[in-house]
Amino acid sequence: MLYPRENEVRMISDLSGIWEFKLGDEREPGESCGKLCQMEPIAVPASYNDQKDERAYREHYGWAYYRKIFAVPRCWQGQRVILRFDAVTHRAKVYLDGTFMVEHQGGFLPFELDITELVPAGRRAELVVAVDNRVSHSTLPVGNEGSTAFFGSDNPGVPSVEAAKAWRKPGNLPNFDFFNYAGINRPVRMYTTPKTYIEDITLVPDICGQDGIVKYQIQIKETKEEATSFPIHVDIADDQGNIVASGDGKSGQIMIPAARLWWPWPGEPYLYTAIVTCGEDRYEQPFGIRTVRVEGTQFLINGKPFYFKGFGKHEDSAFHGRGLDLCLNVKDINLIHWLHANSFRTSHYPYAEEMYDLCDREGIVVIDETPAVGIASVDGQDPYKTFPIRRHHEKVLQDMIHRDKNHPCVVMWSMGNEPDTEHFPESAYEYWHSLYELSHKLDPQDRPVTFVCCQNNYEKDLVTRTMDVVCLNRYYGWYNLSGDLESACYGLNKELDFWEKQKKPVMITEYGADAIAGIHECVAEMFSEEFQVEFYERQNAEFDKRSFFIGEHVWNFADFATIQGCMRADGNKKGLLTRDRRPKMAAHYFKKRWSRLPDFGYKS
Ligand code: E8X
Repeated sequence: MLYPRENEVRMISDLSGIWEFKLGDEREPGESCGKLCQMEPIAVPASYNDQKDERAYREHYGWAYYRKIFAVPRCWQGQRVILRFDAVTHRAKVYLDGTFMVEHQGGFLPFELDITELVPAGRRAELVVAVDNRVSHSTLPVGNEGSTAFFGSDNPGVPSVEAAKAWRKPGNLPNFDFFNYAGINRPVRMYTTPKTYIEDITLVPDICGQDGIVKYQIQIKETKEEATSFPIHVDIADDQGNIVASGDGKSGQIMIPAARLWWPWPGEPYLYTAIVTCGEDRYEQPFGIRTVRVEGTQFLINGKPFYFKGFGKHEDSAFHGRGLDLCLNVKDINLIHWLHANSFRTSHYPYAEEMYDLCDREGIVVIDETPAVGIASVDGQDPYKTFPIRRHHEKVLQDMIHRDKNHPCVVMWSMGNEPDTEHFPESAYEYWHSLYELSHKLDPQDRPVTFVCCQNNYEKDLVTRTMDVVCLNRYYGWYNLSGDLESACYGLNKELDFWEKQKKPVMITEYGADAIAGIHECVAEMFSEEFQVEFYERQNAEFDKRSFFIGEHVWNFADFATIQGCMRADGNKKGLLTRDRRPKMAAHYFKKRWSRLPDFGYKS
């Protein structure tokens, strides 16, 4: 599913803007949504939750309805016309003029509807998108279902699960620490292609001495009438638009003499463009010549040992919620440069395609993560046996890798965040190892594959040690040994001794402390900015002593919204930056640290 790119042949109509909106309930949308009345204005793309200060918007549970009247331009006659939804969170049902058309499960990857025959050129139609925000044991991210984590304590004043189910209004119980923003979070666009069109492009770059090689695979969709095989041509253009190499046919490989490689910032993230033509169709696919490999305990980009300096992030901001905000994306990329960082993880879901394009262009390295967060039972059952998520998880992996496979910035796939791998080690191994093998099979570039391990009994965990890179989330000194950084470093080193024996590259993908901006103390204590700095100073000093340790991703880039809770003072405050992107002391600390840490060869 190629990202919509306008050119001499392909046209785009972006349906972003003010749509009509109303909250529904848990009942499945009926066949006809024609009875939608008393609707209110809503901005698309954006989450709906913060667009109106009403509890019903923040705490909604079930379906919500978006409506827009649109027209297919008369001049698009004879073209194929596609309606593309970049992300609707978490589940969508699409109706045209009251008739159900398509549904999609999963809130962070695109889906499409061919409307060529459904809405002829020169005609208009009513588009209704029903959006379901519910999370459960069968969704990714996972929601608890009336769990004892919330009810059922032995305190007689707290209702049992059964009692709660009897009287409590059903609601989401996210098993994840980010606000359950929902809605049409990314753009909805119409775009055209000729009837015979380029359906997919796969590019696999390699380096051969001073030259670059790009293996390509082009998928064409031909109509019956045009079932002649149009010639396929591939031109490789440099960043000035000069054609530097070419190839013909559905697949092949192209040599790029004296190629300029894609390097992470502050190196040169050089981008070429593969210009594919077939019949009338044309598509321009940016790509970079770079290689990624794990060798021993090193993570090699273009054969050099890379050190990850960066963050776990979120797509999160005031008003937009999880909605695409191009201005914020540019701001964040500039802040990543300002911090002398070089990478981030798309915690905990695939981000908007526009962000990967920016990272390709700006040389920011990305660990691409699925929305598989919360796969841990709070009621003592084995989630791998009781949560019906495997098929959906496989589909999400397939769609994420298919969508992001050509981005040079993507260097590793994370299959998920903090699953329970301790309490049911055998079924955890069977589940994650099968997904690990699937991920390697799905990726034409065969990048390293991992998942992110939560703080656990690492000796009982049989899975994390089998990943290509061991990615640890550890909170010694925060969630355990709270405030005691001496003991925290003791515990951390004990665990690093364990990992040293595994002979795998290890990075920390989350560590951090909540710091409420403006709280300052001479003697640093938890929640102060000083403590956040000291937390990092002490633990980084331990990481620096370990040659197998290949990266530090702090949690989090910025403060972000969560569901309300006794441990969340207006959301999660572990950001180096406030939610409106103002630096805390820890940001200045890392800016200094990372300006001195080399991006390559730090541990070799
Ligand atoms: C936290 C983070 C959360 O925001 C992130 O989405 C996943 C969490 C730490 C879990 N990891 O709470 O700030 C640590 C559990 C230790 C027992």
